[in-house]
Amino acid sequence: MKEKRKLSLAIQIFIGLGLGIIAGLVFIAVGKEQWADSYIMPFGTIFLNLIKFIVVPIVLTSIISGVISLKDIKKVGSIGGKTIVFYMCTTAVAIVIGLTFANLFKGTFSVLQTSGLTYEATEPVSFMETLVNIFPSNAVAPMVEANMLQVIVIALLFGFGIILSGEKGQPFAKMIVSLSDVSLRIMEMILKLSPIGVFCLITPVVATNGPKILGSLAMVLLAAYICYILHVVIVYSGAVRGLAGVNPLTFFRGIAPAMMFAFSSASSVGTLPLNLECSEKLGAKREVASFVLPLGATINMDGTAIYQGVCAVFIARCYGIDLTLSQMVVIVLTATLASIGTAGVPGSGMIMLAMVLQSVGLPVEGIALVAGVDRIFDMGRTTVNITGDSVCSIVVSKMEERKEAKRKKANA
Ligand code: DAS
Repeated sequence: MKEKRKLSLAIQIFIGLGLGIIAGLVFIAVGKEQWADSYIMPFGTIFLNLIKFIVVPIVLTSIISGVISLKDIKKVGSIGGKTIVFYMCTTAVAIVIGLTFANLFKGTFSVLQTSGLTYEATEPVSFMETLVNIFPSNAVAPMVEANMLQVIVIALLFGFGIILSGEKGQPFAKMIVSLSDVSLRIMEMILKLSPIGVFCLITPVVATNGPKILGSLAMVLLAAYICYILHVVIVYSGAVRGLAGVNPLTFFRGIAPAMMFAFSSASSVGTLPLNLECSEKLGAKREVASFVLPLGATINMDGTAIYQGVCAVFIARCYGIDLTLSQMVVIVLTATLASIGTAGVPGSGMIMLAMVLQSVGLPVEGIALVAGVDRIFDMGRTTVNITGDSVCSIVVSKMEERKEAKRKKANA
């Protein structure tokens, strides 16, 4: 029943997208483009404001909760360590693939405009300044200013602080975990407004730019999907063959049902049961998969990282900006760490895109250009996300088997 509701939200979003494109074209036909900006864009801005509002609470509480959950890693020993290293490495590779390909592709991104998109160029910041600016000098200002990298650092420090405080930290930890759940519920309420939000965001963009927007967004979607496929074919095939000795064709045949469900539901969490079943059939040990997959559905988002890299480059281009190398390094850092705070539910990646844009000083309003087709992005990025989780469960299982065999041999 819940999956049915999620799919109906997907259909509503597509209807909002379709009606928005038609409305934008009608405004052009009757020569009233300005009406779209005057009477419809404000409701799109409200939707974006709600997204901007929830970013800091979501990132702060979910990263602290994510770190607290790692305290169990000691119990699962090397499985946890291998899992975290695997997830962070593949996510960093994913974001680099997204940024690299988007920069190759960006000549095809025709610059879109909406009247509300203004941007005061800031002085380019050196890499060392960027590094220093990651560390907060104040506990509250980063939250107020939505300085996302500093918010992430604060979340990591409090998370590890709670772990080190042991039993004493429990009441605070329990409060943070419940705050994280509350923030997630609020985010889901906001995302339920997506059909209306998508309509109110895409209509002014179409009215201002005309039918050419469809070509431009098609190019952005194409760039993202090529990166999704490259990452799955190169990184995941290489990992299952090289690290687990599994034939990639066997792997993809076995994981196909979970990939298809992820594509249709756009929910890693919703795909968990099927992913567990498929991964075990592919050789993942139950005690490994039952830890690695739920953790991955929460903190491993390779597809989302690709989407954020591609959209950050596209949105920067719409403002006439070429991202500097240090800005791209910040995006890699932010998107990799943001994946810890991204929930495995439909649309959560768009929430985190707001954070990535803020981390490099790009206005969050740029989301208006891609929000209309976010669901199409989401279907692909979720499929990549769950595939990466499955690969990790198989690779870590094989590594644990080898370690066990070595230990037995040494004791024999
Ligand atoms: N839909 C999310 C997931 O379930 C991913 C995202 O929105 O980026 O993994």
